[in-house]
Amino acid sequence: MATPAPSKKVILSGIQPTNRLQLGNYLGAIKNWVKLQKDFDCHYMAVDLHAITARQDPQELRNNTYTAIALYIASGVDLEHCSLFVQSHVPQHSQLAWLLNCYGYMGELSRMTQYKDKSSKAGANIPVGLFTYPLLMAADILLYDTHLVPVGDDQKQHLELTRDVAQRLNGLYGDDTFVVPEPYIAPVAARIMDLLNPTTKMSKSAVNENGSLFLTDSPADIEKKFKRAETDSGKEIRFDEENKPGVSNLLSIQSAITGESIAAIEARYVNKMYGHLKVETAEIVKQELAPIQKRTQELLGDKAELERILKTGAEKATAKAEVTLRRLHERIGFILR
Ligand code: ATP
Ligand code: LTN
Repeated sequence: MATPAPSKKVILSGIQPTNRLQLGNYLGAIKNWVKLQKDFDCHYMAVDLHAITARQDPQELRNNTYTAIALYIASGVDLEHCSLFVQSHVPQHSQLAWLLNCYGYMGELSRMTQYKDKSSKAGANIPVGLFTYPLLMAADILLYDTHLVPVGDDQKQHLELTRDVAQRLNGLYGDDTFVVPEPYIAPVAARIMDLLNPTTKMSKSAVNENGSLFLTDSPADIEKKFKRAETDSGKEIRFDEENKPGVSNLLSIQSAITGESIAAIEARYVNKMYGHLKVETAEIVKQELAPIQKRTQELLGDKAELERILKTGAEKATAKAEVTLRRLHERIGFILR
């Protein structure tokens, strides 16, 4: 009889289907998901429950969710190696989130930078969900006994909180209650910056859409956005995040796509001008995105097939999530159904 392969470590990650996905989501998250998928047992989601912490138009939310899933597949997420699903299709995420709400502390949640940022923009009525958001994220991760979570740098603090909550429950109910996860933050492209305001991170929900490069932008828009990208005073093209954030951002984008080192890219731009850097970065991004955009459109043309893929993903995920949830119910002292 063949010896069973040693079980692979578990990876899980997700992106909110708010607005259209942007280059930071691709370089900081999805591209790494694809790199890791052969060596790990991977779970990738569109986190629609997280998305409604800000108001969403129903039709747009649905379209953005289909598009996010299509973009994952078009970027190379392989259904042979990964469970691909929509968060709301697996009710255990909401169920575990409630339980974790009873173990997370007000103090630790108030310290989350993302909460401080987003609540300051929410006006007078801040949804409670924005505050408890990190505990839903912890639920996502802990349900699958996840070892590694590939995310951009902005999510590090949420990962720390997940670890703290997991350790707290392990202290109460036994060390094997939850696997304590680690963040996986790739050294390159951990933080792609806004093209117009390169000291803030690129995001889907930026006030000025010209600062974000959306994955579905046309070639003409990509050229236009890079042409207008904020560069810094001076002429020299070198990586210096503090004094040359705009130039450094373009160098990081090139490096993340081509795999070339920053030093090698800098060497190619000795005695060249910012204009060269902008045009060539636009070209590299266009070439990377063209096949992904084409495949995304094909996938979106067959919703029935996408729904079939999501059904299979949700079934696989539910089976695993239910085991973890029951384990916790039993340890907390609930009567099992
Ligand atoms: P929103 O603007 O709706 O808050 P966002 O663009 O910041 O969204 P998220 O859905 O919060 O995107 O993040 C999805 C994933 O993409 C996370 O792993 C996050 O770390 C990564 N990510 C988001 N923006 C960037 C960025 N600018 N650079 C690198 N990674 C990023
Ligand atoms: N909060 C994350 C999205 C997210 C996530 C997750 C990432 C929700 N659940 C689980 C990794 C693992 C963000 O990127 N804003």
